[in-house]
Amino acid sequence: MNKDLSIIGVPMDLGQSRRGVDMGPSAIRYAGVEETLEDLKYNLRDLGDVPISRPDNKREIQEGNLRNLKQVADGNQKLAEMVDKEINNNRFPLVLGGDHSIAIGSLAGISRHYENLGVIWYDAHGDLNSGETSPSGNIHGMPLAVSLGIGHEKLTNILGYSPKIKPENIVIVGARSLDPGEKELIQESGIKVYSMHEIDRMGMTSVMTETIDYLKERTDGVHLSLDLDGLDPEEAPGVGTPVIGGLSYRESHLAMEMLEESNLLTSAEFVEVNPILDDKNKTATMAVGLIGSLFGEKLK
Ligand code: B3U
Ligand code: MN
Ligand code: MN
Repeated sequence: MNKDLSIIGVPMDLGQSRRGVDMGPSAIRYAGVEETLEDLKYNLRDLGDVPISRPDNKREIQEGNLRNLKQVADGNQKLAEMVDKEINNNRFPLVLGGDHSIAIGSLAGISRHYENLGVIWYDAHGDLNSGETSPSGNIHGMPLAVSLGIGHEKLTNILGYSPKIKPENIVIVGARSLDPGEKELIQESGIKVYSMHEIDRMGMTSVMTETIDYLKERTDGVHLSLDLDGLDPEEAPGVGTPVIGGLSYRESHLAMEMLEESNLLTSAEFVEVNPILDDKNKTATMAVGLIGSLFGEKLK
């Protein structure tokens, strides 16, 4: 793994309707992310937080069933530029959210550096909606579709190119809540999905072995986008849209350790930590534990 790491916080809460997820980056910093990575001998730069504008009008649905479209697009544009710059400087971007709409900007900044970027989407949800299929108008349920070039042009065209990724380079892990339009898109596009069904049947070891082998063969860089709601809400309660029956602490650490061993990742983001909904910063602490495993913390 690249030892030069840049942390970028994105206090974005406008991609969904609950307050508090904008404090995610602070909560993760407070839980000791820098100390953990410094102990692992990374050359760390914390670039602070991307400025996010406030909505003019209370969290309104703007054109095309898209809540806070303008502010979400602006924030993602700034994030994309920062991520792009860090990769130009040969640094590994570690992005801390914020709601999952920020993956739009992360992927825009990352993907222009790769011919075939792979994405591991660790999440209870598919985040494959568009304004047409979304039940909520929340852009945090859309970033993967946007990155495939599906959705409003203000979102799909950030940094002036689209699509950012190819469906066959995506692996979703942990899915257990998919809307009808998302299921259709998965069927027709060839996105690989390990839902909780496959994880229970095969075990996390086989799921991650297959994921790593699959992406190693076809991609030239891999981004991990980890939504804390992929984990079970008993273990990670501080998320806006908890879904029961999720991935355990143990499965998730194993997945991170296997990714570290694979040396496949070129960027990562941890999103949807909401300290207001949390129990004594448990979810942010979970995120820092997972980051530790992902970057090489070992028991022996
Ligand atoms: N699929 C639903 C719910 C949702 C998506 N992502 C999260 N929740 N975190 C939607 O609103 O698009
Ligand atoms: Mn998500
Ligand atoms: Mn989710």
